[in-house]
Amino acid sequence: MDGSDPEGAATYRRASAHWGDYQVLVAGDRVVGARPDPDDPAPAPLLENAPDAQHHPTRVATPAVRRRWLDNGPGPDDRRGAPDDEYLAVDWETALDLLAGEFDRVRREHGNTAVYGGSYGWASAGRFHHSQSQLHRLLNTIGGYTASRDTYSHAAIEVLVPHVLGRAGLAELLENPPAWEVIAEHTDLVVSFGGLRVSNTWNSAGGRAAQTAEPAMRTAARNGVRFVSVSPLRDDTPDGVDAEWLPAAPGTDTAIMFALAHVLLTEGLADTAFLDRYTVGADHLRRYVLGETDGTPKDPEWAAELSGLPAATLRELARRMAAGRTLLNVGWSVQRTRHGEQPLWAGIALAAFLGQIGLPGGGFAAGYGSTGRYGGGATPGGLPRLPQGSNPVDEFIPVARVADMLLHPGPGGVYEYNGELRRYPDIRLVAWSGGNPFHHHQDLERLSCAFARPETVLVVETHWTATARHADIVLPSTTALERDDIVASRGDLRLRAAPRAVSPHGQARDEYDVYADLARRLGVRHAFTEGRTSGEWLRHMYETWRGGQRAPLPGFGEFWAAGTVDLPGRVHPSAVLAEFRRDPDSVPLGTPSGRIELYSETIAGFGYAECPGHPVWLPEEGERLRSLESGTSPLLLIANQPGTKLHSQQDMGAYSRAGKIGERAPIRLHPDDAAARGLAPGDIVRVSNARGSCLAGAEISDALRQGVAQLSTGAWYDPSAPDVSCAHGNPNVLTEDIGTSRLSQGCTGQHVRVEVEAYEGAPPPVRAFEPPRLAPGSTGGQAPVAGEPGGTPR
Ligand SMILES: Nc1nc2c(c(=O)[nH]1)N[C@H]1C(S)=C(S)[C@@H](COP(=O)(O)OP(=O)(O)OC[C@H]3O[C@@H](n4cnc5c(=O)[nH]c(N)nc54)[C@H](O)[C@@H]3O)O[C@H]1N2
Ligand SMILES: Nc1nc2c(c(=O)[nH]1)N[C@H]1C(S)=C(S)[C@@H](COP(=O)(O)OP(=O)(O)OC[C@H]3O[C@@H](n4cnc5c(=O)[nH]c(N)nc54)[C@H](O)[C@@H]3O)O[C@H]1N2
Ligand SMILES: [Mo]
Repeated sequence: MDGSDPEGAATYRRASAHWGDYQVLVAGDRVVGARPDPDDPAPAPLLENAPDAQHHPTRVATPAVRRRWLDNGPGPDDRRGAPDDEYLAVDWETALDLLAGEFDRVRREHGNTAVYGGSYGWASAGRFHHSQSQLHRLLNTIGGYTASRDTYSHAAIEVLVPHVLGRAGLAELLENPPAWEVIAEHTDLVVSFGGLRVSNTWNSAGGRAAQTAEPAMRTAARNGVRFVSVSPLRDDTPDGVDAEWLPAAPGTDTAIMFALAHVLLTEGLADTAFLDRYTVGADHLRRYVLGETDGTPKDPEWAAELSGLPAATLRELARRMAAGRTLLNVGWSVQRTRHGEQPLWAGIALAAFLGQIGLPGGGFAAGYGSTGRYGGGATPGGLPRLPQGSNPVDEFIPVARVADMLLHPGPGGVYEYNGELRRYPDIRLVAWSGGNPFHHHQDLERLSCAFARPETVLVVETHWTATARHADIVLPSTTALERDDIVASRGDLRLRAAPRAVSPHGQARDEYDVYADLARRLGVRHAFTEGRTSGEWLRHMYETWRGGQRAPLPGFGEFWAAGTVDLPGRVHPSAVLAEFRRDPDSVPLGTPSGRIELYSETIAGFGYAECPGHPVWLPEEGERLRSLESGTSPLLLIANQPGTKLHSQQDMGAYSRAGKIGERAPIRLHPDDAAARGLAPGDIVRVSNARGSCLAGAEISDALRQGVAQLSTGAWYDPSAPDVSCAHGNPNVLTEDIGTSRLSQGCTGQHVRVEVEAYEGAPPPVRAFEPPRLAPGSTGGQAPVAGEPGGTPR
């Protein structure tokens, strides 16, 4: 598959990333170009970021230790993350001796619970060199760690859906939604809350052999499937599907869904036979929607007021949904907001009122337009994996509560989660690899305060991200282009061999080898490695997986030489809960009633006003009300996923840079909102609220609903300017660090209220991509001791 370029000096080599398979042009052991895989029907342009990112000055080239940590010893330090902080380059022996000493000290003095190893983040594609799996295996081998639960992506789905559809129902919802082929054949109407953003489908966790989602949507449209996109952005759907755009006010999906249900109920269109046979609690909800319980009928006129969509449009949409085969999709963005459980549960309820759950190409789904693999088929046989062992520590936090945990350890840190009253553990050592919380978490200045609290922060990174710059010990990891691996995501088409394309940058090493050396220092090398090299692990993982398949598959050597093997047993699921629909008595759901719970006694029993026993419309308290009180009329900022990269990865790459304005992240504004603020395209603007401020470059577009601004995530956090929290445009200096509700405690980063104004004067330079000050360090230094004179022990 490798081929030479016309000059003959350079060679194209295969590469695999979360954004798909592609090829890098390698000359003299350097990546000098990239091009799509010729077999990919719709390659992601994100691949153009790879050459710049691979050899960028922000690559971590040597192990490094913060000077203040080395001088003062482990301890809280509010200068962690200071832009002018200095690091010392040290050799691997020194770095690993220091780290082993610190793991031992913390374990001995505070127990393994004091180690936070949640380490959330996407890292790179690859079944073996997967950062989190490697780190978790190491931490499990040395006695365990405080873990994190659920995801930033869809915590509300993960916590709510087991109550409503059961655990197996959750797995079906995430893994077996109707395949695009089934939709093209059976579905009349796809109604998607949260759009169907093509740039999001470019990424699938673990990569994907080919980009199939956009072509599949176009095929479905050609087959007569109609698409309706409820979203504040018009361009959240692919060009080729001719979607109808319903520009609803953000955060009003629940109201819209109730209005649609109101029409079904009042016009005799609700499927009462379905509700009787397959659900519990429909009557509770019916009375609520009709206004019998609270005096407010949730009719289209009521929802029109809230959402800005005409009542007639809603009425007509409800009738159309009932008239044919309808698939209702709730995109993940819609639940990544305060009260994100409600539109999800209301969506399931609306699909239940329609009575099409379990029918081919109909019913409920959550994830089209959020990830490339959704609708791309399922492969029940699993994938090769690195066993992570088991964690002897049972302490955990809901993942997005990390700053709260660090800020409120011990007795003061009480919180609620999914019916439990819990306390935050007292963390002394944070170990992070393959994630960038200073991109992904909300309220970054608060997170910076939180990162001042632990005694030691370890970050393993390929690049000097803002997170690496909050670490005391930074270890350089190889990138996916620098190591051999096996690649595939769940539901993928093929398993691929991904051989190394170039040598490691500087002193970067594979995390596996680093952890093996660390494990040796901690006396558990064999338990960690089981005596295998990384090459032997690849073979072992493949052969173990192959042994569990019914179909005959080639041995590892043959697979590696061929470069690919089709994943066996691919299926094209027809609907979520198809089995349940066929026979609810012998295949009951794993809920207390065995039915779809439109009312949940369990959740009602938790007593959460913001997530009661059935879905409810909750006026957006907090942000909106606070801003009304303060007399300002801020814009609602959509902080969605960036179309030019995956999160913060390769933000210095050519494709990402080309999308910037004056080197800053672009913020899109509606022409009326821009005019009201005297803004022109290309202006550098200050985006601010009570929590913080960032600079961004103005883009003006009528593809947004008026009153809404869009600033995607992903610009590297740059706290170097004195007068703004981030000079580069990371929206997470603005977002509020608050959970979806006490039920799921999920990320709410999608929405925040902001004001936008022209930036007066010369804007400060963007310094996000300048690596930190790095001095040549001592080698063979003594491990510092906590509490020694000069230290800052707590
Ligand atoms: N405001 C707002 N915030 C959000 C969201 C939102 O909608 N709005 N969405 C949230 C969501 S859904 C998510 S999933 C998160 C994503 O947040 P993250 O997953 O944390 O973001 P990434 O930028 O992908 O971080 C991965 C890091 O791993 C590093 N890396 C890559 N390969 C390797 C490797 O081999 N080894 C090591 N050690 N490191 C490696 C990269 O350099 C990068 O810094 O963001 C969340 N944040
Ligand atoms: N290119 C690229 N692709 C990615 C990622 C990336 O960083 N870059 N990240 C990946 C990850 S980790 C995840 S979790 C998924 C996330 O997938 P999603 O959560 O689906 O993605 P977002 O882009 O955050 O949001 C999609 C759209 O929802 C709309 N929206 C926002 N708020 C509302 C609302 O209140 N109501 C309605 N009806 N619509 C609303 C916005 O217009 C937005 O463009 O994407 C994945 N794909
Ligand atoms: Mo995500």
